[in-house]
Amino acid sequence: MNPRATVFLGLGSNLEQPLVQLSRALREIHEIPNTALVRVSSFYDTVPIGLAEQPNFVNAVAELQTTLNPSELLSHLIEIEAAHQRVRTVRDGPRTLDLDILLFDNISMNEPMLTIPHPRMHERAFVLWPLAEIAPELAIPGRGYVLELLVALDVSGVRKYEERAR
Ligand code: PH2
Ligand code: MG
Ligand code: MG
Repeated sequence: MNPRATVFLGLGSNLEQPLVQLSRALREIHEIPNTALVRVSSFYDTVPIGLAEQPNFVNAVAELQTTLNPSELLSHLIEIEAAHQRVRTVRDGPRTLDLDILLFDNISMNEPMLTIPHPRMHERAFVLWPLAEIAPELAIPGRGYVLELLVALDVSGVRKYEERAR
């Protein structure tokens, strides 16, 4: 068995009742073997980045502890995305569920299927704001501290939901 790693995941949805998609995804993440769901941020309503003509997203971040390795964890996440009828069409386009490994301990890796840290997380308020809520002191290897990166960004497109649907 691998040593236990701390992982941060990004969750996103902008199709088919995004709040319901995210709540269900969290229950499914909870069921991943050899993995514990430690903390979940609030849910955030966020203006789409990349492709503008699509519905707003709901985004959140979760902290896990796992003894899976990154590719094992990724396979479980892809399985959960598939169970949500995730269809891959255009890049940055609308989706029922997106589960991204943001950070995996202090691992840096760059493979066709998986780049860690997530290559764009440090410039995305829809990631950094929820991340700052559950781990403000966290550093992104090669990029800096979450809170310092966040204050440099325009957060006008990000709004926190006060009540989380469960
Ligand atoms: N995900 C993308 C592209 N653009 N915009 C928002 N607001 N939230 C997302 O999760 C998101 C995005 C690609 O994964
Ligand atoms: Mg993504
Ligand atoms: Mg993804």
